[in-house]
Amino acid sequence: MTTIFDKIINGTLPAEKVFENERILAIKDIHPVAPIHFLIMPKKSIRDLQSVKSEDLALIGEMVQVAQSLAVKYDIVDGYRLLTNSGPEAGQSVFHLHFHLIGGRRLTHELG
Ligand code: DGP
Repeated sequence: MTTIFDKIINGTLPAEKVFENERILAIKDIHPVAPIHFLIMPKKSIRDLQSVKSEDLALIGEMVQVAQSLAVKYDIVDGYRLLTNSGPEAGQSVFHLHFHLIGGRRLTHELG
């Protein structure tokens, strides 16, 4: 299935990019919930966290490293949240794996 994020990755839809290499893209979320709200995604089509296979684990690790370096670059190392919604019951709305990197304000404990 082609998602909005596939179109952003292949350049047919615009997005504000904050990081890109051959494997990973990070963009600003269109509906930010905090001053910093980025979406870090693999360019490979993976539906959700539940679909990650063992051969994808290096990619997942690299996505975490991208989150760490963006946290440094955007000065949020004192506190940020890195999360993914896996599946519709968790609120996933775009079915291309992505991590939300959220910070830049004091975050409450409400996750649900
Ligand atoms: P989730 O609900 O976890 O699947 O998160 C999807 C996020 O994607 C949501 O926070 C809004 C964001 N989003 C949806 N469409 C677009 C878009 O076209 N551009 C950008 N930058 N973000 C989008």
